[in-house]
Amino acid sequence: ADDCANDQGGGIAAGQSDAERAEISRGLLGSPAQMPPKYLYDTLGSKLFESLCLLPEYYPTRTEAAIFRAHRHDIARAAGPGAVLVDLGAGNCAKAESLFGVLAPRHYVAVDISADFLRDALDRLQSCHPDIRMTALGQDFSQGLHLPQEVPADNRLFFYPGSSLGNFGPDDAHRFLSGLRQSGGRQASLLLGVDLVKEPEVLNAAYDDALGLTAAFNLNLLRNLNRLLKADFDVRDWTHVAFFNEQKSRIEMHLQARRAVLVRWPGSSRRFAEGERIHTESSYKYTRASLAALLESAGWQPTDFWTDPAGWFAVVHART
Ligand code: AVJ
Repeated sequence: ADDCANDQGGGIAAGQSDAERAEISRGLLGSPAQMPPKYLYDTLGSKLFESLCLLPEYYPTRTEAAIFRAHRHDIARAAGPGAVLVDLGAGNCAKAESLFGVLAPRHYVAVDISADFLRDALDRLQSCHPDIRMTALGQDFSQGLHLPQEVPADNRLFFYPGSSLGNFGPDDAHRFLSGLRQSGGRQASLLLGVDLVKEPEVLNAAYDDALGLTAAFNLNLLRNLNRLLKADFDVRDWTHVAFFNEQKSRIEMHLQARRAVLVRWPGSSRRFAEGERIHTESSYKYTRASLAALLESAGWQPTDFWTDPAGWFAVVHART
């Protein structure tokens, strides 16, 4: 099934655990079939994601970076000096590093599911910023964050950029933010980057680009499932579908069967009719009001809201 013998996977901690296989199998057998978006991020998937962030249609990454640049002094004022900066989904740590100059954090805690990638990034970063204490945590924090003793309990600033919150549905987002507030300790604050509701044409283009990078990113999930589950998906049987669901205020990504297919994996199988879909990602879009309501319901008081001139993306600061 897997046509690449050297595929290291990455992204997901080397795993292929029973629990992972059970989760994937359950997702494929569901009606409708669905898959947690974390399985999009094997090594190739992470590279495809990095690449699609450069597309003209995919505005979130560069718009957020522009907001950070334009408002860095306001952000620093809101956060206060000497924070314990906790970077959730740090990846290559570039976004946090761009704020080191103004934030002057006392301690930088980088958390990411991709532990090896993170440790390399942090080693590089530490040599450039010898005065900042740094901790790398290889952790899937989506079900709750676990910080070790060495992380001071006061003045924590949780950094959750890139619209990552958008992958949570409303209930999970509320649970996640409440959990952060509870694990925050004294004087915790939050710096959040979220994507905003806008014209469907702009949203649809961002998730169905002309070059087909987002399609490749989505379809690559099937290669990863072949690797993780030893399934026998033929990528050519499937096509990328993405659209803005206005009623649910979310982009949905699906993989749609181009013809009737039978997919097999050890212990089970599933038939898909032509046109049947696997729901692979939801990306929720907020308004200023819906975001404030979510934060407040989870025990966070929004203090600042920064956006770009077009109002496409928002960076929000909140405190407990
Ligand atoms: C990484 C979840 C923020 O929802 O925009 C990009 C992922 N999916 N293009 C997003 C994604 C398709 C991205 N997040």
